[in-house]
Amino acid sequence: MARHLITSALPYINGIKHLGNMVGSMLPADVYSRYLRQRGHDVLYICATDEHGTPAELAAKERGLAVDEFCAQAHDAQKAVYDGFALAFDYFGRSSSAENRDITQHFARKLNENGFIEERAIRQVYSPADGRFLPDRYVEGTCPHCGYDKARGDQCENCTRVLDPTDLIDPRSAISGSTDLEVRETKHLFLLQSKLQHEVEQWVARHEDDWPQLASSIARKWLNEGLHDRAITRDLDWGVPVPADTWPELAAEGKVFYVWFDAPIEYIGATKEWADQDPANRDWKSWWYDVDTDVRYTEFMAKDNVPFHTVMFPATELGVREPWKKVDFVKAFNWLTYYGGKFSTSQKRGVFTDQALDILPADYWRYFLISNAPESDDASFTWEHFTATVNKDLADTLGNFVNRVLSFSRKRFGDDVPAGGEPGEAEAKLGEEIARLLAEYETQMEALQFRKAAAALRALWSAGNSYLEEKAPWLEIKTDKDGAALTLRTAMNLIHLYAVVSEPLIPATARAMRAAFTLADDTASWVSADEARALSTVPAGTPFTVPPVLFAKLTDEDLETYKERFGGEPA
Ligand code: B3M
Ligand code: ZN
Repeated sequence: MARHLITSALPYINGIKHLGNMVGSMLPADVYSRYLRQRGHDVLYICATDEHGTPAELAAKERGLAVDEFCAQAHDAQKAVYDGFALAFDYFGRSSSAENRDITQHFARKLNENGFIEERAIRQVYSPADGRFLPDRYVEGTCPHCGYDKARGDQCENCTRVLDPTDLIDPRSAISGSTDLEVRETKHLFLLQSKLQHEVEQWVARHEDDWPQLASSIARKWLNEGLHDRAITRDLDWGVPVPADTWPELAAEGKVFYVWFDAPIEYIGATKEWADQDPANRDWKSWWYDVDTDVRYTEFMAKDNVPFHTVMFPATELGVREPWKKVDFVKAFNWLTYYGGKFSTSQKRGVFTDQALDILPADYWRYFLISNAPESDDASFTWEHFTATVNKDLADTLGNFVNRVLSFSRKRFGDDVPAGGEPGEAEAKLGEEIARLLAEYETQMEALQFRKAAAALRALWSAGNSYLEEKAPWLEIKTDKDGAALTLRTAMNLIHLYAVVSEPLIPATARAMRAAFTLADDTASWVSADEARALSTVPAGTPFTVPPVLFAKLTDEDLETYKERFGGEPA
């Protein structure tokens, strides 16, 4: 049985992420990891903060912090939110780690040895007042196209045109504001991706049939446009330094690698961080090196990250000429929109992950987001849809079922699962239905079809409701006490089954449901088809408690409050 290596795109360090980021990478990766672990697979789920680059420097500057200090704080702040969402990473690392520095430098040396890196002189803006070269986005000025006076050297935010810093009218340094700028010649390292085009093409051709259409079509598009040689160094204070043993001159000038060069390598770097912090984890390399088919590697990301993962990072890995593990399956997501528009940090539209947890516990969000994952198309978040889903699926279909069954049984039969009655036709029919839906749920999870998996889970919950409505134990008890006991006992077995199989989506609720029963030996991590058919894991006589309401119903007032606070209008 192959081991599963799972990574989700590394959240950038400059701020807390919104719900769209969460559903497009970390959350589905967590759901999938949890599912596979429950099924007995050996899983390693790795993620990290992506900490280098200009936006990190700028965010630190805005807060008046040194960039390393800013990143340390921002990492902890993001980690706290992910803990709140119950994301069960095996390790959540930092791309600024010593491990990533070492591996990134190693990759660069190897690429150089193999003839895939070249030093080239380019002309770049230099600011004597700042004593440094300015990255494109550190040069500000007036856009030659639209006249916007805060255009950046890489792009005008107002008219979205891509710019070169030398296009700007009245350019100035974004750091000091100095207008005393010169263009000087400076050397940078270029990754000769054009030389790797053919190999990448062959590699993609061998894999794309297994990838979802969204991922393979994006990879194809980039390959068809041709791979260009890219500058992989920058003039920044913050980043993985160019190694002095190989490029003494560039190292002395303080050049660092471009953030997109070291970020994917951090998947490996973070695995080494994981190993370095616990002696039990020493075999980090066995997940990454010379493990062609022993490890199945699945990556999760939003569609804008696909080119980097299907083309650029594989090109780097191929050019290193060492057997580093490459991705097997790329799970890419479209956008989650907020009322059809963009989630926007600057305009404060949409819901950020920390705010979400202020309002309601993680399971509400986890379930909603996974049921509406933007898989085949963009999906829209609206408070109306969110509250309706919570009320119908979580509060009514699942929560109410659990509470109703357990409270009624306690009232009529006391604190133990009631004895009496023999399973009949209704139970046989129910068992078949549950086994069928469970198989459907497993199939969709294994296919990484999250919406469909959530639909199958919801159908499992609904099947319990239909059974209960049909048997109506609150009527049955008046004429057939044993029959009512059988119905309730069967329903309690459903609750236990829900506890086991709902865990990937709603782990805290799953724990509460499971804890309701005091079983002598409750170590089962999954339910077999036979167990699903028999529904007898929880025998008569098992003590149980009634958990507090699992999901609160959201009222019209709640809805109005949310909309007011977050702006709930079409874009
Ligand atoms: N940090 C995603 C982003 O900020 C980027 C992903 C890196 S994955 C190696 O959009
Ligand atoms: Zn413009």
